[in-house]
Amino acid sequence: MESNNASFQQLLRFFLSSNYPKDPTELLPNATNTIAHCISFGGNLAKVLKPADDEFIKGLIPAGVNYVWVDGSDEGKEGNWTWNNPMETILLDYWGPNRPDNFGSGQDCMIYRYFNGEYLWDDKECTDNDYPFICDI
Ligand SMILES: [Ca+2]
Ligand SMILES: [Ca+2]
Repeated sequence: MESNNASFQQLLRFFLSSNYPKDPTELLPNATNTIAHCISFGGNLAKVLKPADDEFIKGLIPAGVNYVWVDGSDEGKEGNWTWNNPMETILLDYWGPNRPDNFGSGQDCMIYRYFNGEYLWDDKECTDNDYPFICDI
């Protein structure tokens, strides 16, 4: 058996607009849909359970991509951030400056965002479309 980390690193897949969806006129999915897409691929939207996961995910993101969905949300209870499917407490903290901010009418889904030279977490509207996402398969 491989360690969880090796399995994660070998099998995690990154979907970009260049290769997903196949129809380039189709928008990339919103955060809710990404979960269903990852399940259909036999995995889950990627979680960040240890520092190596954060490093690995950041290493996958090509220059010029400013947002990438990952799994966390506070949809169940505002301010209570958990991983989904299975629901687990988020133990690490890679939030960007003054994030999460639940901006505007509310933001409940986690996304890696490029802040001043590094990728950190932001909360984003779960219904926002057209961002790539990372599945852990
Ligand atoms: Ca929120
Ligand atoms: Ca935000």
